[in-house]
Amino acid sequence: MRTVENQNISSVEAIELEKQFGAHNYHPLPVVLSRGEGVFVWDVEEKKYYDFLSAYSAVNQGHCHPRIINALWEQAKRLTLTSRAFHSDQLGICEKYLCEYFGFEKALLMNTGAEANETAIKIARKWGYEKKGIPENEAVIVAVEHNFHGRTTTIISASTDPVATNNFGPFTPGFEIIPYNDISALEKALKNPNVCGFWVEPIQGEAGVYVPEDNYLAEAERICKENNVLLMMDEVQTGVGRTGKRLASDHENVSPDLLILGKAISGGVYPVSVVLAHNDKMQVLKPGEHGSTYGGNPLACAVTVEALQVVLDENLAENAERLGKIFRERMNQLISRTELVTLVRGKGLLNAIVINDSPDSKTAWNICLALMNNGLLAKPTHGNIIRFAPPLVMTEDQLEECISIIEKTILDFEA
Ligand code: IF1
Repeated sequence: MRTVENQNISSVEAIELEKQFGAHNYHPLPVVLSRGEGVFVWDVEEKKYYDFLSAYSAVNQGHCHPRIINALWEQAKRLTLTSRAFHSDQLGICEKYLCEYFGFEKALLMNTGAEANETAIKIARKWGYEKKGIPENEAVIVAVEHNFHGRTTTIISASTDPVATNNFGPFTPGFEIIPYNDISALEKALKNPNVCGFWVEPIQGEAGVYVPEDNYLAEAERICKENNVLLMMDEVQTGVGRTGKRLASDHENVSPDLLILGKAISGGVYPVSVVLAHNDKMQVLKPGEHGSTYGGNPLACAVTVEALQVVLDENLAENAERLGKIFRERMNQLISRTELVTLVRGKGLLNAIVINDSPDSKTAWNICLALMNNGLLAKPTHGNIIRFAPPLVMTEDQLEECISIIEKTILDFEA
């Protein structure tokens, strides 16, 4: 029995239903979306917006990309889920495609970015015991301050964010935290022979789009090799063209030992994540030691292959590189015209502006409300930082219009 008609629900009704029947584990902007196409989304009252968040970089190919939707539709009519108890005709094709696309020998498909990070932790530890000879249960993974790798209990065991950890203990042992973007701290930490992995984002998304100094990733790769430690690169948010290259690691020609991907590898259509590695790492996993019901299902595989092919066919990384430069240049011009914005930083189309107010002020939130009223959706991360990450299919004209909206909103807000 359907108690609530799902047609023509109003924004107010939708928000009320979520308030009454949904966990309150988010604080969304007061907008209720019902349709998406390319760089645009519409709310239930048919108001049109530019999406400047892209579901945190999962919708790089734009909303409801016809080729990806078609791949979903065609496969959904044939076979959606077999479990890994049996083979399917889609998995090997997808694994080969992923390995050739990113230059690795093996792929392990999961569903969420958190699961891919958990998978990488298990591979790194098992490799540490069986290949590096670390004593049992002594393996250490070095992570960095202000990391974000997902919400599971083991992942937050490495978090430095009290909001992510408060009252979720006890935590998984075996993580050591060092400052981000600090080579000497990394050199020191990796001297410990029990370290099996260095776990890092090439750009820290959630922390506020922190771009490390040039060569940080290349230096990290060198130090990992010198100390026989696996470089575990979390590109869930920075991968798939977002920073202007295929991967953020490509800006420094770094090839991590474990590459962790999610979000846009399936174009915002279906949850897919993957860990890529060479044989000598991935082969530590034996049958029955790891997996997931939906991991590598035929539907996920068909969607992933098409979503990644779209990135190449439409030159989305190159577009992100070009439009990102324009965006940061115009934001820097805006900074010279207002006290409200102090900094812009980012790479490709992963950018953020820093608002000139305390992190616990409502200013960034209120600016996002004003942007919403002016037809552009973005959301603050950590108080006074606003992340700007539109789909990579955006045209220069559309970007110009969005920049005008941002400029107008900021200058009116200050006035
Ligand atoms: C939320 C943040 C962004 C990620 C990196 C792993 C994951 C994420 C680098 C986990 C996920 C999402 C999660 C979503 C909001 C968003 C987010 F604010 F949470 F931190 F993007 F910055 N590695 N990030 O960014 O992937 O399990 O979610 O598929 O939790 O609110 P997931």
